[in-house]
Amino acid sequence: MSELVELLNRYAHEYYTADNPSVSDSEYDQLYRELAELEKKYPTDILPDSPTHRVGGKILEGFEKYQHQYPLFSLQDAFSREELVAFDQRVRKEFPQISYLCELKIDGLSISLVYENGVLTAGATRGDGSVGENITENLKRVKDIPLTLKEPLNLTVRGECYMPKASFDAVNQLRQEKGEPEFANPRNAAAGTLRQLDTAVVAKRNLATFLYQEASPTQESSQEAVLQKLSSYGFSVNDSYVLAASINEVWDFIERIAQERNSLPYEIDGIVIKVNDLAVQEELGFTVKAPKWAIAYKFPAEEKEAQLLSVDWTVGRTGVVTPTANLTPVQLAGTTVSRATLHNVDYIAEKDIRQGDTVIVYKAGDIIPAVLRVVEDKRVSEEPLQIPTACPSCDSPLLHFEDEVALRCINPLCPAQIKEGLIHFASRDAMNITGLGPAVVEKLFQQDLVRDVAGIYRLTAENLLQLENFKEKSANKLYTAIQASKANSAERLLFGLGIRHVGSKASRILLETFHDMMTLSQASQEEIAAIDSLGTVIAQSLHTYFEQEGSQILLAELKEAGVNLDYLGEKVAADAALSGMTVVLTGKLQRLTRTQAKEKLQKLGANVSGSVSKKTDLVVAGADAGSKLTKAQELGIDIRGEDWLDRL
Ligand code: 0OW
Repeated sequence: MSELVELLNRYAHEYYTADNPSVSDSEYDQLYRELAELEKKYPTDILPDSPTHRVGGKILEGFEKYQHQYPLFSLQDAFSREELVAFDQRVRKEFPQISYLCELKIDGLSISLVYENGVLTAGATRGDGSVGENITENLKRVKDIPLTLKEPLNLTVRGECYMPKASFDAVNQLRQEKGEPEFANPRNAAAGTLRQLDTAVVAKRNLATFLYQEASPTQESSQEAVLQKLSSYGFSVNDSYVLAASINEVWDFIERIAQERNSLPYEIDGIVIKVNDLAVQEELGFTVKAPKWAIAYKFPAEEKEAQLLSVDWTVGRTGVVTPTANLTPVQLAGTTVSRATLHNVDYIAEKDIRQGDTVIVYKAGDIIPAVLRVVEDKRVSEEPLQIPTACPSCDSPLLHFEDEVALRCINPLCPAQIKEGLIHFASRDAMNITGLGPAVVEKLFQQDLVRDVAGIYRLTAENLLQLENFKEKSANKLYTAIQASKANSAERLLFGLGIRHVGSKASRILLETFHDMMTLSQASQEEIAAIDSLGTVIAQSLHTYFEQEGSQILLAELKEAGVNLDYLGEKVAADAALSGMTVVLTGKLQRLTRTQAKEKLQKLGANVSGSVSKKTDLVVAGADAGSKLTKAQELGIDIRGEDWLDRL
């Protein structure tokens, strides 16, 4: 086992860190399978740095707080050359002979790794610099983070965890197919991934790191030497750093990278400039939050000129009508941009945007580019933009309320709003009806099969078969998903109704308090406003919604269709079959997702835990169950299958 682990870790380092594999993937896989077989046979001999720790899926309960032994700092920012010159003068006043070590500023999230006797014992987020979140299990699944070092060192290192652009595109492609909201940028994607409670997701998302600091005391005398040492320890270190003797040399580096950055396989948002001499760093010290010996030059958001061709007006779920500009295509931050948001009618007026204008477009890090301003001297027409007076979807008059910047359609039967409302109702954080995405909603609406959310539950499998290129399998899958959603705890339904100002968190609090939708719909505005953390805005919006007759009818229809209107969260009948038992789920279930199985177990009174221990009362094992099943067998814990769970 130790021979295989040593070999596999060496090959993995070559592949993920040195980007220079010496064996083929199939050879690696064959050795990996051999190791996995041995570990199955001798589970108590699994080594701490075995690569099998990197792929297994654990469902974590949440993240514990982590107290950093050495605080993490942020950086002062500079947005111009003048600011860099000022920084340099401050430093040179005390230390005239220093050089700067310039590093790419990786656009990810800061992490801290702690090694004890050469073994990774903790990985944490930066948090507020002194307390972060313990995400060790997730960071073990970032392939270029060493699980053990070659020497038994005690070390705390810092770096950036990021998602390469290629992985970002792949992840968003997948989310789009599953009807899930896309990540706005790689940084959000990395942060969202490391916040995952299902560690198997992290293993699939291909995150990576660049380490740049030894936080524990170091023998090195310069930042350059620290980077070289981190690399020799087996960490991924970004090798695009340069030593600069003056701010002019720093600026040359900045200008060179500004040209090259779009072709880098990861996103950077600037350059970090550090005094190279560690003794001088020590002397210069820190302000409250940031070192005085470093500064981050931030690249300006890239801007480009484009011609305004036309404006599309789209109606959202709440009736807000949003303007989007169609532009002559331009290259912006590595992508071709031909649409940009104009935000709202007030913005158009404020910027005085007219037909055919040449405009400046910029992409401030997020997915949707925006129109920044007009290039006055290129104006071709004085014609103002046509602001619609009627809803593009239902033709009813649009209103522009005094206290709002938005143009709004207030027709509750507006097709665009109903469609957007159905999409929201089925979305993951609401009723979570897999397969009921925008395209299917459009078809159902076109064929007049669904007019409101209650209509979803009147659909038969035959109705679904009517939809074009909807085969038997996908029709049944969607039908099953719709039926399964009836069992949701009612806070999902409340959030799914899309009542203004009532988000998923407020929905849970409301149902925890009122226990079911009927009681909530009868509650007075005062009763609702009395719940702390809610407020009069939510109370008013809810009350207005429920006093409409249509809402009462809708609730009755949903109840009639068998949709659960009760809160099924923590509150569980004391005599529930599994009340008070600690249950662990492992392996792949055929008929339920992990989340559905977990909710069912919780409804049965179980406390679903992420790992097997002596405290575990029961393990529910699906197919290909891993080390948790083996451990349960050893500990003589009761083990049941998916059929048993279905029956229960
Ligand atoms: N994002 C980076 C980066 C870097 C630290 C050392 C002490 C204070 C800043 O690539 N290459 N080097 C440092 O040096 N920090 C970086 O990122 C920081 C972490 C927190 C805020 C910035 O993102």
